[in-house]
Amino acid sequence: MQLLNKEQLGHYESEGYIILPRFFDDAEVQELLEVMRRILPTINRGTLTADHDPWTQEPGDDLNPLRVSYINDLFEYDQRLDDHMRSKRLVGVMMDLFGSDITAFQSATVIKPPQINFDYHGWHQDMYDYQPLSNFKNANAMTYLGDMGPGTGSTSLVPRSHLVGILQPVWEDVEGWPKKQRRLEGFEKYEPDVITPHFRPGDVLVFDSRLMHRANSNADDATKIGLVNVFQSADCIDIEGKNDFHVANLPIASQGKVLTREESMKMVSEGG
Ligand SMILES: O=C(O)CCC(=O)C(=O)O
Repeated sequence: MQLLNKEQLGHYESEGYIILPRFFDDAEVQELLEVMRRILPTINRGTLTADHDPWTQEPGDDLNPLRVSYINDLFEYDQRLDDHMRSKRLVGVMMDLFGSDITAFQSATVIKPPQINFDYHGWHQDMYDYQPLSNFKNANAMTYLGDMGPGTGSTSLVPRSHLVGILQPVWEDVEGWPKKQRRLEGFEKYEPDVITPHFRPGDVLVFDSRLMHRANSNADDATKIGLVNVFQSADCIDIEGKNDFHVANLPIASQGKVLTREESMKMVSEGG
């Protein structure tokens, strides 16, 4: 089933991203939120594969009382999250972009607790950490579970920045901040082109892993959650085997068919 039309495919090529409004319905969003509501209170500070709000130890909201800001290897926490990673719609988009054989690269969540200053997160290109890959058929599909605008947890990005190369990231101390701020050397040149879309629950943002982007602060009193699923074409090889996310190289679609968890595991055990 073709999910992206010619215009959307062209937009991804030239701009480096596509926004798919209301790609998942309310029932799906509510189900995913319920799963997150169950998981978040169990992620204590100090969990190696997670981060928390570095500014305060005060409680967050009902959804996220411990003010979790990041969880890696999310697909392992609940079957429903694994199912979302393999949803025919999400993987269908990846197949439209990259062809009939898709592997997973990362499964995570970036969470903006109530009233967090997320400026430390900073501008970056995910490809800096992923490289060297044998090609650029690698993209992040973010599913938004909340209403997220500029200043309320949205994602900012620089259209077309996937085509300008990889800038040097820098982490700098900022007086009074609990964490270094990340930024990109020479980013000023791209500042005028920044856009910050408003995302609604169920929207999906798909972006090339070379695209410059950043997560925004959240002035709201409610936690904002984005599910991060990074996929790649099966012929996109992690040349130095750097990817140690648990989902790395897991086959997700083969010959145009989205695989069940069992089928993925079988392919892995057969060395496929
Ligand atoms: O949460 C966001 O708004 C951006 C996420 C992000 O920066 C990433 O997944 O690399």
